[in-house]
Amino acid sequence: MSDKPHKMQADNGKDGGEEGRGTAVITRTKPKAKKPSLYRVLLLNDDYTPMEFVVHVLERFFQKNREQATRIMLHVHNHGVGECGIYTYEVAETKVTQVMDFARQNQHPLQCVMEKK
Ligand code: TYC
Repeated sequence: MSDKPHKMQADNGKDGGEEGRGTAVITRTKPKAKKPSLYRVLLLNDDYTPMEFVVHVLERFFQKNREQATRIMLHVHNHGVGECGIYTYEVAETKVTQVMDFARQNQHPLQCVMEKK
């Protein structure tokens, strides 16, 4: 993330100049580090979705290779829930929607959810 100081306009003028009104532009000295909140995207186990379909979902939407995808799928199968990735809010929301739409299109009950870290 950028830690470049950031100009704040205090004079209500255009482009920060003083323009002879005795006002000034102040500069932020401390870098403003706004870390975005992160969200885990999780897959939930069920008794019907084929293992191969879950592996495909992990490859397609979460950029996992076959070995990583198989490991995550088996973790979900054995433990009931497992992490597919960690993303900012909008990206996580998009992944959940993509997985849920894809599962529904293929008539599988696979559930995908997100939770704040
Ligand atoms: N439990 C499923 C089966 O035995 C496989 C599965 C794994 C389903 C992970 C969902 O998120 C899941 N076919």
